[in-house]
Parts: sequence; C-alpha cells; structure tokens
Amino acid sequence: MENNFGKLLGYEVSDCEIKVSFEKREAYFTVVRDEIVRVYVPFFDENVKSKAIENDPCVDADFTVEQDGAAIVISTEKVVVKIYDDFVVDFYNAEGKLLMADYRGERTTKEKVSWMSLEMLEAEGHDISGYLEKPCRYQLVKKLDEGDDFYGLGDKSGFLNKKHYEYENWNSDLPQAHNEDFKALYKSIPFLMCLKKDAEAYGVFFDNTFRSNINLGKENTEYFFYSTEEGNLDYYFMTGESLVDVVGSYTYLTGTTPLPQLFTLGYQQSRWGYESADDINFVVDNYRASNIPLDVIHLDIDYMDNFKVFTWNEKNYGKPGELFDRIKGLGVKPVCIIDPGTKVEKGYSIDDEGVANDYFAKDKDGEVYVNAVWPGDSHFPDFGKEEVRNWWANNHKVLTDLGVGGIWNDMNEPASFHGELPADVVFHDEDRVTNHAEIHNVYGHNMCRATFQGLKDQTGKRPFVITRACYAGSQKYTTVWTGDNQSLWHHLQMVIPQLCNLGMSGFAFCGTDIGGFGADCTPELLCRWIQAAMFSPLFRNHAAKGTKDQEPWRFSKEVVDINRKYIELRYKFLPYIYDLFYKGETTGLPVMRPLVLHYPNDPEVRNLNSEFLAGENILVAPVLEQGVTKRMVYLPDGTWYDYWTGEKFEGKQYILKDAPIDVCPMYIKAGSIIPTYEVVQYVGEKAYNKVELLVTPGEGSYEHFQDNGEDYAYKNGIYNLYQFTTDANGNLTTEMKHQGYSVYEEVSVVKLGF
Ligand code: MIG
Repeated sequence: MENNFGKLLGYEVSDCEIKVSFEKREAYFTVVRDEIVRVYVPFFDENVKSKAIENDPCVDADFTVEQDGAAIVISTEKVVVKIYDDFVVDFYNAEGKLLMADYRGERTTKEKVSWMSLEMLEAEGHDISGYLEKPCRYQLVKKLDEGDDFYGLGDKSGFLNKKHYEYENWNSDLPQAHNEDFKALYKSIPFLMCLKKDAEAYGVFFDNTFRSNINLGKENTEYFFYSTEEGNLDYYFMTGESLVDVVGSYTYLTGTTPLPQLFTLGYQQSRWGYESADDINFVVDNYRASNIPLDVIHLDIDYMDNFKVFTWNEKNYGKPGELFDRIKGLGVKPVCIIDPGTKVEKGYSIDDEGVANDYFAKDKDGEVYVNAVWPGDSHFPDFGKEEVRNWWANNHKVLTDLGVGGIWNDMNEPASFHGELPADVVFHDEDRVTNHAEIHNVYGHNMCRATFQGLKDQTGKRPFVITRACYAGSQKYTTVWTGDNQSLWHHLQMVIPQLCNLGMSGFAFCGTDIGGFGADCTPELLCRWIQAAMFSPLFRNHAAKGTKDQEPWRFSKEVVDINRKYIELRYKFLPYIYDLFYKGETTGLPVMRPLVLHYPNDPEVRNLNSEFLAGENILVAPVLEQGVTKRMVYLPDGTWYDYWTGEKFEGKQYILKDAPIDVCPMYIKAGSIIPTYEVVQYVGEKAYNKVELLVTPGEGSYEHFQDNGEDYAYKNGIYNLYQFTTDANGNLTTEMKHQGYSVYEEVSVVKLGF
C-alpha cells in the first residue's frame, strides 16, 4: 500500500480545531459539536468556502486529544476519533462501538491504494496514469460491515436502501425513464446515512462540489467508497442515538427547510403546453366547476416571449396583469417558470445588461460563453457572483409586481442542447475565478438563492421557489421536484423511496410530478398516484407537451371523484402537514418519512419501499401496482387504527387490506391527536377559525401551531402554540403555550377507534 501521508508526528489544538501532522502532510479535525467531527485536507484550494454550510457551525464543545499508542485520539461526549499513520481514521461512538472505519485492504479495481491523493503521488514523481480509469483526486474507502444499510443521497433513483448501488454526483438532466441503475439525477446531495446491524446510526456529508462517486458495496461488499475528481477533502462525520439524530445533525450543519406559506401546501396543476391565457383560464374554470380544490397553476415556458426570461408573450397570454387578476380572483396563485439561459439578442434588455456588466460565464478565451437552450443561443448567468445574484433577484420584480405566487426554476443543472458546458468555462465563486467543473453542481443552488432573495425582498412573504437542480443545503431557499418522471407504474413505485430519501437529506419540501411527466397517464395510474402523493409536500400534477391531458376532470366521473376525495383529504390534513413543517424547521425532520426512521430496530422496515409515515402518526400504504386491489400492509410496533373503518390492529405484523381503486390504506397510531381543517376550494377561501382534532385511543399529547400562513410575523411572536392532551377516553385538555395570534373559535374532537 502506498504511504502518502506518512507517519503520525503529532498534533496541535486551537479552539475547536486539531491540526494533525504526518510526515508529508497535515490534516485538520474540527469538533463541530458533540456529535459532529469535520475532517479537512485542503488538497485543492484553502479559499473554497462551503456552499452548503454558510455559518461557522462550531459550538464550544468539550473534547480531549491524546496520544494513545499508535493513535491520536479525539474524544467528545458522543464520538471518538482514532487517527493512525498514513491518515487512517476510525470513528467510534461513546460506547466504544466502531461505526465507520477506514478500509485496511486494497480496492479490487485498478486503484491500488486505500487512500490516495493523486496530486501528492504526482508530486512524488509517480506515474499516476495506471492507477485510475477516470481522473480521481482522492478517495475515501471505508469498511462495509455486514448488516450496514444506507439511506440519503437526495433524489437518486431506485430504492430506499442504497446498499449495493453506486451513484455519481453530477447534476444531470437525462431524458430516458429514470431506472434504478441511474447513477446521477438532477441534484447532488452527498449526504449518506448508515444504519448498522444493531441500529447504531451515523452520517457522513462529503462537502465537495466537484463530480464525485459514491459506491456502496457495488464494487466489492467489503468496502464502500467516495471518490472525486477534484476539490478539497472535506467531510463531516456525525452520529447520535438514532437516524433521527443524524438527520438533526445534518440539518444543523446545512440548514432546515423553512416554514412555507400555507397555500403552497395546497393542490397545484401544471402542464408544459398551456399555450395561452385561454388555456390557463379553461383549466382554472374546470377545477372550480368540478369542485376540486386548487391553489396554484403553473405557467411553463410558453408564457414568455420567445422563451426570453422576464418577458411576457402578449400575443397568446394577453396583458399579464389581466390573466393574473382573473385567476387570483378565483383564488388561484400563478407560479412562473424561469430558466437560467438568457437569449442572445441585441436589444433584449436582460441580455444587454448581462453582457455589459460581465454577468455571464465566459469561455476560456474570455468570450461570453454561448450554448443553446429553449430560446436558442443563450448566455449563462454567473450566479456565483453576489452582484449577479442581486441582479437576477431584482429582475423578478416584473413578476412580483404582478402578484406572482412563486417561481419555478428549471434547466439549472445547467442543461444545454449543444452538449454539456465544457469543464473550463469560466465561472466565479464570489471573487474567486473558477470553472464549470467546480460550479456545475451548485449552479442551481446559487440560482435559487437569488430567486429566494428576490421574492423575499419584493413580497415580504416566505418565498415559494421550486427547483430541479440543487446541492446540499439548498433546502434553505427552495423546494424541489424530482424532474421528468414518466407515467409508468415503476415511477409511481419510486415516489416513496425518492421522496423519503430527499426528506432525510434535508429537503422536507419535495414532490414528484403527479401522474407522471412523460408518457400517457391511465385513469387507474392517476388515481393511485394521487393517493400515494397525498402527503407529498409539493402536491402538483404536471405533464409534458404532447402527452395525454392529465387534469383529473379530463377523465371519467370515477376518476374525478377519486381525485377529489384525496385532494379534499389533503386539505383536511393541511394543519397537520403545516405543523410538521413548523416542527421540522427546528428538528430537520421531513414530512414524508420511511418507517426505518422511527423504527430502526425493526428489520422488516429497512427495505420497505412501499409504505411511509406522514410525521409519526399516520401510516400510508398506497397501492402501487396496476390491477391490484388488495394490499399487504406492514404495521410497525404499537397499536394502529384503520383510518377508514376504525378497526384496531396490533403492530409488528402484516395485514391484508382490501384496497379497491378508491381506497388508499391509511392507519393512525394509538394516542394520536391530528388537527384537521374544513375542506375549502383554496387556502384563504374562508378563515380557518375552527380546528377539529382526530383522536385515537390512548393518552396523547400534541403541539399545534397557528399563524397567518404567509410572512415572517411568526418570528416576532405573532402565532399561537396549542398544547393538546387527551386521556385514555379521548377527553381533551388544551393549554396555550404561546398566544400571539387570534385563537380558534372552536376546537372539537372526532374520535376514531373508540
Ligand atoms: O426540456 O419547461 O423538467 O417540468 O415542463 C424540457 C418545459 C424543459 C423540463 C422540466 C419540465 C418542464 C419542461 N422542462
């Protein structure tokens, strides 16, 4: 094995940082807090600042450092790190259990070393060409233990448990149907969680924006590895009692999903192919006529003049104010798409300004870089510069002045029609000059930051931004959808694992295109999709140009009734979902959760792809297969009540539930108190001045949040926090933990299962 760090020489401590010296290099270990330790080696550039972690996360945690035989040992209350010669590093929990160990053997591919910096090998005069198939700056190879299961990684396709698969972090817009063998999708969230055999949990966040690979025992079941073509070695090890703690640590570092506006949790309709104001009005009118609630309609690229961002196609869409005023009069908020590609056109003010001010990326020879997207030849804003983000933010004024409800950012991988942007296209990271290879995975992130800022400054409301591409930490600025899925049953099956992993990766606010984007949706698929998506935070039906009409009211009465039933149920549970967001702003926990998050000791749920929990209290087991009308449901530990019949079941067993096309099996945990609202056609149609609590047997306790649902007043105390408790008979006691907003006129109880 190559020795490229050499022997351990010693260490120096300053504040929360421990500099560990080896013969040939130094490595830095930072105790961020009791459960989090950062490992850092600036192979690439010391001036690179994290995009995911914006503030210094270090608290003054207590720790000790000592030399213990061959190792330097760093101990906090929760983590023990042992560092050996050659930069071999092992992480233990406080009980002395080895959680993540460096792999001692050799990788079985061409790469012959278990830890390597090519730069160093090169500097030492080695010929590195034979080592790697692809250029690789460094790799981290960790021991894979029997029973290790992996979760997280954001939007990656496939199943909940990522073990035995390999992934790539390179934001990618791929038109084919996303299959389980896809390595990359639109987002790069290099956050991995491991649940060990005995349910100890840890997480690792690899904070590097360059292209990287994560191989979780696919190459060899003895180890897993992370490798990257460039960048600093910069990763965070985090642990805790459970996966819940690990999610907490990760979102402590990168930020939690902020509380959204209430209407953004309502039902939304979109289609690429609404070609005129008439089309939009027709859709809105049909929703109202069919009594299916609707809060948002999305305007895809056709609303723009020749796909020029921040313009309006007056020919087909009339006066912008007129359309907005009409649909807003019906209670529907318009959301407009904005792509990054800016049409190259003299006299188009956005492009002129961008060129004049040096706001666009340039090629290596200093010419403004051009590639084609929807508007034809286009320029690409250099969002890494603050000046550019401010400019972009201000450009949104033309839409916020009209009362736009939110902004949908697409094509920001960035996607381009004439091949991918070359690696050497020049971009900035603030003042630092860099290139596409480094900026690619944070292009969407930086764009969303700008969009968020624009909406926040111009409206004073909590911004509603939706993006396709992003990086770790983008959850602070934007919601996400999973891009171009298709109307396929296996894509319906992917909804749960994909959204649960996004949720555990910080993105509490996520969704898929309901009904599927590409291909034609069948009536049955749409019914099952709306059921599976009922608790998906972003609740939007969207379809591609040229596909079969997909609004529920285009189908038979049965399909309309089933869609209305579940969309109404969504509006009923709106306060519960909103509470999950309110709590998640502190805990980092998502709305849609895999069972493994709360039942890590139950081996039955480690690979459970077909059920999820909404919060902790509602278990949803939708039918995900064509033609199936009976569903095997696994209930975890505890007592559960069938939402539809009130029937009681003890957990830790499989049950068989009849699930005809209009039934989505749902179970409520014993001791639940679930706030519900009256069904409305849109948020704001009526004041929510009463709340009805759905209560199941068993003593319960629940905190409920209420505010204006729109702005930041709650940060200044303008909200109510109710503490509800129930006794075994379902008798309710209410205590006001905080009162700063008008209180409900009525709080009532509906009992289930008594
Ligand atoms: O190249 O704006 O994922 O949701 O409707 C296609 C048109 C561009 C891709 C997005 C999709 C959107 C479509 N866009």
